[in-house]
Amino acid sequence: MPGVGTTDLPTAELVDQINRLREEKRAVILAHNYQVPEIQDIADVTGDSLGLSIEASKTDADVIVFCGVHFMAESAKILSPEKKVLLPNMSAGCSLADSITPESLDDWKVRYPDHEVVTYVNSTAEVKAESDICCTSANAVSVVRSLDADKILFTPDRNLGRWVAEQVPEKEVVIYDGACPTHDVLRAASVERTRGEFPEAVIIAHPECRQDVVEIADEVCSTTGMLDAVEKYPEAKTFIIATENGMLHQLKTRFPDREFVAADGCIGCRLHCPYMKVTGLQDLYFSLAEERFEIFLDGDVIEGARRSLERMMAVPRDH
Ligand code: CIZ
Repeated sequence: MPGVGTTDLPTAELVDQINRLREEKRAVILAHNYQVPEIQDIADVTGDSLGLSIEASKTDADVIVFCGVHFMAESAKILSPEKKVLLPNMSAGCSLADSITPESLDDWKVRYPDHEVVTYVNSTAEVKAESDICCTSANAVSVVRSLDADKILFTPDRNLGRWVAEQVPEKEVVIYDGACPTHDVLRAASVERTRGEFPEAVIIAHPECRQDVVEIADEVCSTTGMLDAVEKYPEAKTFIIATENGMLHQLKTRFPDREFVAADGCIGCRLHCPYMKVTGLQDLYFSLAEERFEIFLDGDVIEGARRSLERMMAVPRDH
């Protein structure tokens, strides 16, 4: 199902209407770092999925409009069950979140009954509810280290799981076989070709990237971590960014005097998540105007998923 509708309003007027509705409805607009630039620019807050949900739970807004993908809006609902949470475009899914279901997780739990389940936030609320604890790309290593258990079942991202397992060799980490297609498609050969054009560049990669990419990166971190990582290189002019290309807008906005280049050397090519890019200003306008599409979750699911998220939130970030 796509967004809500279309209008012929020119962009400037659409922006005025969105601003009017945001005030009238006492809404807060959140945009993930991978959203299109015009959505990032109109948002009240930009950031990663968990940071945004935490921010939203602190506001006194009545309505949360989450410009991101479905599991992110669910996280906002889990942390703010009393608020109306809207996802402007219902086709904003996530292949990684869809790679694991409560049933497939149950199968793995039967195979590994002694393992504690650590689930990346890129998962559905039902899967979170069946996990022992969640993690994000910003705290995955600390979360695994924080557990008393020596045997871990890490789901659903195999690249993040492998990266964590390398840093916590004292634990046995069994890794589920899911991946984000946008990150998983990138190879070190592409990054090396880009580096050929910018030999002095600092390479920053997301841990959802494959091992060959992570191994040649100077920094490996979450999208929020990338903003901090740039600060560590005051002399560097150019950065090669190995994550979804929406992050380039966020980095360029924060650091206008630096240059940021997509790791595949091609903005809008491979490092492009089609689901992150389905939400436009029209969707946002109709979402506010008609209060659609509202996220509903069962009370049991909210309770279970919240337990996994809150347990995680008690652990400090890695970076
Ligand atoms: O959880 C998020 O926000 C994602 C998908 C990536 C990140 O590192 O921020």
